[in-house]
Amino acid sequence: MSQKISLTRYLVEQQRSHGHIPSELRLLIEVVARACKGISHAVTKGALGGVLGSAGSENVQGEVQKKLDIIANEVLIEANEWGGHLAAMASEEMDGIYVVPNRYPQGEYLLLFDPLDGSSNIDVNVSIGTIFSVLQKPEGPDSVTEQDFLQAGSRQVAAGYCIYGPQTTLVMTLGHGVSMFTLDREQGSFVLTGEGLRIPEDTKEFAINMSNMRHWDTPVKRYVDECLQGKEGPRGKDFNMRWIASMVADVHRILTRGGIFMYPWDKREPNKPGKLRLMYEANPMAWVVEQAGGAATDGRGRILDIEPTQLHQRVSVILGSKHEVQRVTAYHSA
Ligand code: P6P
Repeated sequence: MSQKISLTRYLVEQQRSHGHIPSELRLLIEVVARACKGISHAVTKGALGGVLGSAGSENVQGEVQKKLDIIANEVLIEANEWGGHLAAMASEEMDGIYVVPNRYPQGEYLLLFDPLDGSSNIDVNVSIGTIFSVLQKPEGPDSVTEQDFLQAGSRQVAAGYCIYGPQTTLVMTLGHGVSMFTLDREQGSFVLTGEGLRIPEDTKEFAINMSNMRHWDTPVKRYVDECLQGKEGPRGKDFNMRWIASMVADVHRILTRGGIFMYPWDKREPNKPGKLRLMYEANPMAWVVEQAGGAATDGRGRILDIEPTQLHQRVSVILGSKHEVQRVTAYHSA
């Protein structure tokens, strides 16, 4: 039987052979992975753990917080605040940044996360996940501020997600391809189950919330309509459609077998560029997708090139199989 390679061993070997990973970053990845194990444990308990349902509060996005949203956020904060590898954290569930308390040493990294993406699926037992992004804290003597987080996605040093589904699977990139680790619950550790993941450049599968069709802009309507025309239409092939309403699950499917995911701007709230958040949803997913040979734009330009102006700013997201993303993006400038 081929030897199981744990996340720890993988990171040590990456650091030893490629120098990819400063030891502080290696520690950060391992702490995030350990936190995801804890979140997976809480998610798996479901009703037995009294963790389902609403927490009776709203987050900065104005969304109702589920109990597990708050639990997952607390797990990530508590796991990461004492290690000395972080200066501060930012989360979908917190209005402002969380600066590492003075009682702990401050590190050189900034951690951003959506602690539990896909919350609407928690109570119906459908896959959800944690999305994380790591930035370098800018040089300088000053204490860390929100402004330090406002860096383009191209400046990420690590990014990925953990999907809590039939398996608990951690997917990440450090800028040298995409690796996948499956949680071995008997050993209690993540085991390498995929390296150098690649997204096929073409696909026959699109993911979008079709109930919003009447609100879409013309380029998106054109693209989806052409897909729906099937082999008799301009695409000359039939398409399949998926929408899990958990970005993590839709992206994981695309990483596994190709596809295109779209959450575009629409007329419902014209002043908002989109629903998804740039810093801790779109940027980490865009980097993972690009590192796997896919593409990720906001319909106009590369998501990773967007210079952020607000911590919780939203963005239109079109990502996945390169040729499909290029087609939708071209329609936006037609
Ligand atoms: P809708 C989950 O709340 C999320 O942020 C993404 O994970 C998901 O792709 C999207 O929103 C689903 O949105 O409008 O289809 O419920």
